[in-house]
Amino acid sequence: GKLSSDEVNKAHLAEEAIKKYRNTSPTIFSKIIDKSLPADIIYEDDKCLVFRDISPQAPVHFLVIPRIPIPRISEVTESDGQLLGHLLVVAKNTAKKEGLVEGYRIVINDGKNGAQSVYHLHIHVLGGRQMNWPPG
Ligand code: IU
Repeated sequence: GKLSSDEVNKAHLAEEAIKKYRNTSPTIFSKIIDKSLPADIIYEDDKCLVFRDISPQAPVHFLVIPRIPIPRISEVTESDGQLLGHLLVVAKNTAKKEGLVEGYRIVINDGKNGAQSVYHLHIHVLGGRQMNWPPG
């Protein structure tokens, strides 16, 4: 059938984002995406992947990552908005599937002061215990 203008717009944004990040250096997460490194993947679709953190900081700790290698949240622009929204919806859906009915924490670390260690954008979801504030 014919694509709606919304579908055309979505496809255009996806194309822009892929072009924008095509020169980004691969990280260990690229190997998880291409399955050359095993990970405990709990959800995946055409835009993202969710897997358990190898060093969990809570009873439930998983990461939501885009398939395209966006290095960090401070580099995103408007054309990434649709994808970022999708990652958050997937984070919420996965938290529900993981049984986090009493709440959870969503974190994105950026750069040195944010204590980012892997430069492929990822959303941390932590739950299954009482989280504290302020974070360390
Ligand atoms: P950060 O936000 O960049 O600091 O978080 C990176 C996370 O990726 C951290 O919690 C690691 O335990 C996690 N991780 C992983 O799950 N698998 C890996 O192979 C590597 C890091 I390297």
